[in-house]
Amino acid sequence: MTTHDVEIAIIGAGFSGLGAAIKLTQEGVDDYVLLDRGQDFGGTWRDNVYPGAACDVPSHLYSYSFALNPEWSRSYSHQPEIHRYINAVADEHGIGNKALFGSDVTQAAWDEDRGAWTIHYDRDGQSHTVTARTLVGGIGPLCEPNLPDIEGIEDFGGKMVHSAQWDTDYDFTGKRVAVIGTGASAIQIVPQLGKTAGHMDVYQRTAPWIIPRNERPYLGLENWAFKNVPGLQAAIRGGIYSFNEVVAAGMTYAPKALKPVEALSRANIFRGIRDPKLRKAVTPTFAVGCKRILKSNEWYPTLDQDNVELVTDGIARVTETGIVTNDGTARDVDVIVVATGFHVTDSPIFGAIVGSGGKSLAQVWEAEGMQAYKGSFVHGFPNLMLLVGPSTGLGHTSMVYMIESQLNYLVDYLRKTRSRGIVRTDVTKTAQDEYNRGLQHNLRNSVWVNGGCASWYKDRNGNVTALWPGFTFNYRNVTRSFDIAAYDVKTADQVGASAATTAEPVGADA
Ligand code: N01
Repeated sequence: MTTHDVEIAIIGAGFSGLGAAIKLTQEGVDDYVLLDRGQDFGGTWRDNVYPGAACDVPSHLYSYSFALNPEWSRSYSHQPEIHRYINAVADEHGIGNKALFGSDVTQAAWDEDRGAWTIHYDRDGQSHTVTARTLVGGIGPLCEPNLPDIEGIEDFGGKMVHSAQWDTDYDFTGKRVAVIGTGASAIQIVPQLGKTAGHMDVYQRTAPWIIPRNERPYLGLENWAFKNVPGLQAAIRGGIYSFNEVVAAGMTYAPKALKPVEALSRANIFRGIRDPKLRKAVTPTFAVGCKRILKSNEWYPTLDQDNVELVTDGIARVTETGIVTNDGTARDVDVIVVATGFHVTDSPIFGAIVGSGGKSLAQVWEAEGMQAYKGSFVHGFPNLMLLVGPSTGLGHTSMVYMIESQLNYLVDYLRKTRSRGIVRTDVTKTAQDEYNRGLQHNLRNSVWVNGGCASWYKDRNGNVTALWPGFTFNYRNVTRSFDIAAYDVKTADQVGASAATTAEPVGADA
């Protein structure tokens, strides 16, 4: 067992954790460590290597504002390019030597006596511990694959692969394939597999709304202009951002205003599918926007292919050889692709983060609903800042924008606590409750509440806890400065000497 003491520990080296590391470095804070169970930067963009994996937010918006990339090769980026981009940004900012890759965090518990978080992680087959005054959770909502609870699924004798744990060595050519799920991942995988599969059954529980994807490669001249024409890339980025915010207004305040999106999606079905029965089967029955609006030109034509069958009967069970639906039909397959999403509101890591009352985040959220203050701090979890925490998700634009808003909050939290000698910061229950009442109030007319769908945006109590309601520039405003009045704070003198001497003050060497 080895022990280190650092001022800050960051869990996760995806967009949010890396962003936090860069901001700390820019602030002159060097006393931090970055833990990630993977082998390089990228988080979800490192792990999701299924065929067709790509972003559905345009490239110019889906990047850090401080690291615009004039070299994007396409209007929408694919996974390998985003993964390369994230690693290039990490290199540029010299973050590589701060990251402890291959570190799987098993528990993080607040130690009141020490005034710090004790973080246990496994690395190279050994258990390690690091203590840190502040813990930053850059865990991301899309990191724990969700296997569906279907009878017999563990008895399947063929190959089974989750979209987020792809087996790149497996050859699907000529195989009988079943795909479970029709979400953002499935609609990218299915068209790719459909090109070579012998036969493919696509199991649809709920038909999604899918609009065309206006993706194209950039011409060399365009890349030249992005690089050399001052302000061009920022202007394009601003244009995409503003357009998306109009969609946010519709989703949050006036779902009926999204009718043009529905019309676009219906036209996409009409263009992609010839068979009227199939058209009907893929037409959603809930309001557009209630679930993520997907983008694809290939999904509907693929379902219309001769080697593809859309199965809309519910799955009764999985057998050793295939899948049986509720109507009793058995379809044997060689491989089952599970594209059923992630543990967003019930991620196992929530059970591993234990606060000052001895309860885990999972236990607290189970009892009280999934809540945080400004998506960042949770009452009873001192000095823990969650990135992409509750009520910060988006259905319409780039998460990187939200992450950067939170990074402003993180930096200001560090500046203010450091300048005042504060070593313990816990958001008050009153501030947290009031904030969340406000969020739920803002959600009351939204499509996520009233759109007639089940989605991972909701927690087990049916409350929309994953999404930020409204314009993202409002979130930028609420996270602009660390509002210390909403927190119970203690200086080193107030908590006693042991906590005060655990680590040097943040940025003491800077
Ligand atoms: O997962 P999902 P995903 N039996 O939860 C179905 C991001 N992302 O991996 O709708 C049968 O969206 C489920 O059916 P239903 C993005 O934020 C982004 O596709 O619940 N079916 C649904 O069809 C996205 O939102 C990009 O009725 C079952 C599917 O599985 C998030 O990742 C690309 C089932 C799950 O869809 C997750 O997307 C890819 C069961 N027991 C992903 N259980 C970008 O482009 C579940 N389903 C940025």
